[in-house]
Amino acid sequence: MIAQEQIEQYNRDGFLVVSGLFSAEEIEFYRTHFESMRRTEHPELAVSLNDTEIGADDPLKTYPRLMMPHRRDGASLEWLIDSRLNRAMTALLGTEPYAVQTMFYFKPAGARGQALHQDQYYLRVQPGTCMAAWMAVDDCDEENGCLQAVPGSHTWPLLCTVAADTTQSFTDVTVPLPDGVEAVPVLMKAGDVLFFNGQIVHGSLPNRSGNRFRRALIGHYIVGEAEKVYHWYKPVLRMDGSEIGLGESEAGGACGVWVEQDGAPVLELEVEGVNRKIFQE
Ligand SMILES: O=C(O)CCC(=O)C(=O)O
Repeated sequence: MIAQEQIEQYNRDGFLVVSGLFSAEEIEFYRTHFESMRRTEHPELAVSLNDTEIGADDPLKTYPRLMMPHRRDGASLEWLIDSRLNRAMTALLGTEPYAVQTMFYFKPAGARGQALHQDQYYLRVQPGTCMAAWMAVDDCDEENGCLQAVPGSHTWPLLCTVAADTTQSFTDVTVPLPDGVEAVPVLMKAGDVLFFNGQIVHGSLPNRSGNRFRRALIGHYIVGEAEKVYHWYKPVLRMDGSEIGLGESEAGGACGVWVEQDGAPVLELEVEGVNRKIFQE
């Protein structure tokens, strides 16, 4: 299912779109399913954007993301450990991953995006890193705030965070990029799945369309040889749904800061106030 050249692309860029992994019927199911979950879990929001005062200043108040639905919903759990996702990730990683997280983003028209970040900043997988399967539930492009990713950034360590522009992002931290390095838009059709390495710098801009959602169902995984993960992500599941006991990692630790050296950006790793150069862009 995953060709050798796709594995090479993933290893080079740190991310890969697999087209048409889920059918139009399945995508329609997820649209209806998660809208119904939103209405059940947030009855005060069970109205459309046009019908309510809630969300007048921020559409994300009417359409908050659903966090960890697989812990309470069979369809979300089935998706998280779906054999197509497992086959693709096993081909890309060389080993079967463990599953730890689901999220559903509605991102209606006018909603803010999520500032550039690295997922490993949150998951703290040790040793190794995490991986995401990001399924487009709507066609996504620059107008409705598609995902953006920095090719090759999976080779970077965790970067130190700075304050994000919260007029553009619903999260308040981001990671800076050196001059000349940019995130590229990842254009996708509903049913496509983007797989990306947990060190990849990625995020999204606001949904500037007048009337289009940019929904996504997102799974986070950790590499199969991991021994620890941040406690929020437990229980850790094997891809057959059974639980595996892993240790708990701590937040914090070393992070990289961009500095200039001989006119080129270099990452300095900050370890308890001592800087040592480890990376050259
Ligand atoms: O969908 C988005 O806009 C951001 C999602 C994301 O950053 C993630 O899944 O880690």
